[in-house]
Amino acid sequence: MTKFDLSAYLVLGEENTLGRPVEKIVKEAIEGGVTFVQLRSKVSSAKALIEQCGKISKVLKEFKSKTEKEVAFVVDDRLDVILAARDLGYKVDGIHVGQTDIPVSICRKLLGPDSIVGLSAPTQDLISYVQNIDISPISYFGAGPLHPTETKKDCGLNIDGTIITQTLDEIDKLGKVSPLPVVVGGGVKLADIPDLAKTAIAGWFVVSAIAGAKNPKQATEELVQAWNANRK
Ligand code: TZP
Ligand code: MG
Repeated sequence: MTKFDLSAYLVLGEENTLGRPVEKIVKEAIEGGVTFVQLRSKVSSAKALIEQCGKISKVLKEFKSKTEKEVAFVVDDRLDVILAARDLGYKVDGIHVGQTDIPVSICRKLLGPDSIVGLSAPTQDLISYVQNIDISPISYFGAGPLHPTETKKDCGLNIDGTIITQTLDEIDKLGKVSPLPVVVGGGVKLADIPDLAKTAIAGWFVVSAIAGAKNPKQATEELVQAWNANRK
């Protein structure tokens, strides 16, 4: 899947759904307008992640046959899980990795030219980073946090223990100079969407604003509506 839409990006794993099945949240979120899904769990076993890939890919396939809309599906970090899921016939479009994970060149090599390979940019010096790194294996950049977040307590964590967040001006500049599309998250809530929509980024990503919502479909609809209404 070489064409994808980062504008409304959901990240989730079993630890984020208040006990509800991951695929149920994915179904409601795509009905609400999510364009991109990342399975990310730091607690699930490989076996559980592979099973979830099967359930999520089924939900996305059914949605596509009903609506003609293709929602991208990637897995955080777990190249092993993706290869196993694909071997079982499940459609997983790619991987999202961070700075200390499997190198993007290896991900590209093992997943193939049509896969999505997303990379989280470092929190500091990211504007020069995105302009100087070899982007050939990469499909898009993730950046943040906009705010400190309980969901990933080390996101933006500095050596002095403080959290470095990105200002809207930095985010706008990043979107403008980046040779690849940029998606921004970390503490993003509905109230942040109008400001983010006015920057040069391709979209927002959230965990708790959707996966932790009482009504994930309605929460997604509100986020998507706020983005669309404020997009230049
Ligand atoms: N990567 C950077 S911040 C983050 C991830 C997965 C978590 C964001 O979670 P939330 O609940 O939207 O703040
Ligand atoms: Mg990672």
